[in-house]
Amino acid sequence: MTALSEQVEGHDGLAPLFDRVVALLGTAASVTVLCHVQPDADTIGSGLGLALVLRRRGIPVVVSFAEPAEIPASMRSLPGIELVVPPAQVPERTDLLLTVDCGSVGRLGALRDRLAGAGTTVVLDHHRSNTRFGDINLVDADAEATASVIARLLDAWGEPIDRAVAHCLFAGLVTDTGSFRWVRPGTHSLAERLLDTGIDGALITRTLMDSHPFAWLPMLSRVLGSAQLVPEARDGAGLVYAAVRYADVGALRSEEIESVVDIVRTTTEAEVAAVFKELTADGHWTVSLRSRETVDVAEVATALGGGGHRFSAGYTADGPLPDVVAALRSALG
Ligand SMILES: [Mn+2]
Repeated sequence: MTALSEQVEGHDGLAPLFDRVVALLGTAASVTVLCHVQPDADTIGSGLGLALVLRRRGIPVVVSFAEPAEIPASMRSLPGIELVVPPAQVPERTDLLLTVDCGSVGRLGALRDRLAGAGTTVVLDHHRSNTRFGDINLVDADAEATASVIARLLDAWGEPIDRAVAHCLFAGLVTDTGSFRWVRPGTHSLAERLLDTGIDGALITRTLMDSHPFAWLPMLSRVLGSAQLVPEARDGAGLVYAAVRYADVGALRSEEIESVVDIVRTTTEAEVAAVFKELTADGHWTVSLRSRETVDVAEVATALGGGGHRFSAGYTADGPLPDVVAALRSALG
């Protein structure tokens, strides 16, 4: 990559793209906002934050995601949640389709078919592995969350961030930064700005990140008890992994399942952490990858059909667990 294209692609070279998206938002007759499957608080918070502003401006807008059928319980108190409609209620045709936090078209699930009926598709994201499947791709790989991209977009648009919008954007910011562990210059300034609207940051964080039913504890005990350390993986950098079996999932929510990797990844003997999640009974696995410093897990995940960020990525796989583990070890090199 040349210095010039780096400059254009980098964080500060995106201003013309923000202006183009603002022009589209200002003239759209109808908007569909699509979040990714198995939604997290960044995709829902970003989608709702943007949708609240569109509604405020009198622009018809719906928000949706393909699966699962229910909104994750921890996100149901987000302002504007009533704007989320089931996939069947997403119009076939729309003037402007916005995807939020979706690194590839596959992350839209069954709703990918709505791309064909959109006048213009805009991809709003921060995944470095983004495949740029929109007509306009506003991808800031330096942004800590898609919520940060939305905040900058609203600033470019001249639309104020009120308390409800701030609540939604804070939800994305606090979760994607791991409660402000993974930050950069500007992260805390944005957080301060959002908190200054009067939102209860502690309550939002506790609701999204620190609230689990008791059944979470025995599940953790079983899953962590199965963890394996592979010190020789990746030329001695080390891999630690654990598997959440379908039988372990029970009635637990995605919030409990997704929390496992945050414990596994703390293992000091391993540069890379993986959690294999068997969310259905048929040997279909969703895999979360994390790394500390040296391994780009977005590259590893992309090689296995997924994507993500340098230190946090994921993919899906099918087959018996030993085969799925062997495929990861092979991809790690
Ligand atoms: Mn995100």
